[in-house]
Amino acid sequence: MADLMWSRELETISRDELHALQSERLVKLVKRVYDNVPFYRNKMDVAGVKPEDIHGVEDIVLLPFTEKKDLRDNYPFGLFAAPQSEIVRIHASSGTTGKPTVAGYTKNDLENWTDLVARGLTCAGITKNDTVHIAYGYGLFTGGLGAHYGAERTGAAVIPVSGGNTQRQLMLLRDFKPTAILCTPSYALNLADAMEKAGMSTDEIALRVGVFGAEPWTDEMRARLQEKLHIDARDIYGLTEMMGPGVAMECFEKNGLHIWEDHFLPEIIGENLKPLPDGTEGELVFTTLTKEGMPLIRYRTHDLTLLDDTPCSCGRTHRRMKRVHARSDDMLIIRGVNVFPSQIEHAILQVPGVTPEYQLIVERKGNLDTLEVQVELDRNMMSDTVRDLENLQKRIQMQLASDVLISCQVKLCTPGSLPRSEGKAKRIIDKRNL
Ligand code: DLL
Repeated sequence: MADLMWSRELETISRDELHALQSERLVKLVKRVYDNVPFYRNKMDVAGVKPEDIHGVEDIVLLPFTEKKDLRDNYPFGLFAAPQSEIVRIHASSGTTGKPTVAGYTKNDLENWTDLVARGLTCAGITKNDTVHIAYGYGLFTGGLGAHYGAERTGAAVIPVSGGNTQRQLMLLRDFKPTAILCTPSYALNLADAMEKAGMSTDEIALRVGVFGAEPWTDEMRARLQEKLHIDARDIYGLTEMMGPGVAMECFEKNGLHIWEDHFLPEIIGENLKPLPDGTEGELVFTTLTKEGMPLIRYRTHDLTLLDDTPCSCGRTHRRMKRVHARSDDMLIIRGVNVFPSQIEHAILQVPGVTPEYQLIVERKGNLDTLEVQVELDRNMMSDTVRDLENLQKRIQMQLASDVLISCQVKLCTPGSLPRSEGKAKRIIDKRNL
């Protein structure tokens, strides 16, 4: 089955042609950063690599990695490769600690970004006949403006509502009848809950597709969102350092996200930092192939995934990455067991009667780590007896013990009591001060 495509020629390019294009772009890029960015010149000199050593994609392994710390050390503009007069936009991502990660864009960068988001939204089935409600935050965060220009380019009508003010969002969903919604999956859930609370039925809205990203989410969460909002929910991936949303996008197969490899060269590395073959999970590393403002070479994302090079029935030839279920730095080690929040989300959503709203409280009591999983009850569980609730609590505990191999406290919370986010959800409260 052929899918709707924004640029069929580029999306179905043969692997050989893609490889040649990537090689040509990489060679140019390395020369440019060596000539223009002292940071890269020093790093390559220390590693004993010269631009002339890079002849194509295979030589990528000769180049040193770039780390988030390098961005921080060169804050704010030290890694820019274009003069200030060529920079036309600056975005930043507020990390949990310290200085934000900054990205600068030239006119061409914005042009490419807009085009790639349009490519992604088309892949999600969005066309000029759609009205797109954008509830990603506008501002320094890349979600809002990135999605905005891409959606506009498809010819769709854009509602730039940004995040927050949930009641107003409900009013717009009902009155303007957007057919697509773009926001974080946790905020989409928040909107669905608010609709339920307000007694608003899905018959009053016209959504048919949701494009969700900026944070990990599970297939169980997808099922809930699809059911609650009557939509087709698709995953979009990106990061400020590459540009923002639109680096990779899920097609109708929902079996991994196509990485737009004509612009981003992905690698997967293991703990020893050696490249891993397709199909093996590890850390995702990206090299930007076309960025002018702030190109990055072998940037370690800390996102964990694998690359899938098997053909996709949608016809796109760009490799897929498995949905990012976790960042390596989100991994909790509880009494020696490695735990990712998404594993907990997956486990608790196996148990009927709870919502996908949860929070993890980690503490150290004496020498022992303790984990409390706070889960919100479904509204219709509130009428159940204490005995029923105790049973539910036990079932969640057993599910966690069998799926995640940890014993933990489970606290059932009343519907609506856990803090809601308007952007990325904050799932972990780690009180251990490690
Ligand atoms: O979150 C860009 C974005 C905006 C992507 C809107 C998609 C939609 P940052 O704030 O720099 O940029 O955060 C990037 O968020 O390294 C991942 O850890 C995580 N992330 C982004 N998309 C997904 C996704 C934006 N679909 C970091 N699934 C990345 C899982 C995601 N994690």
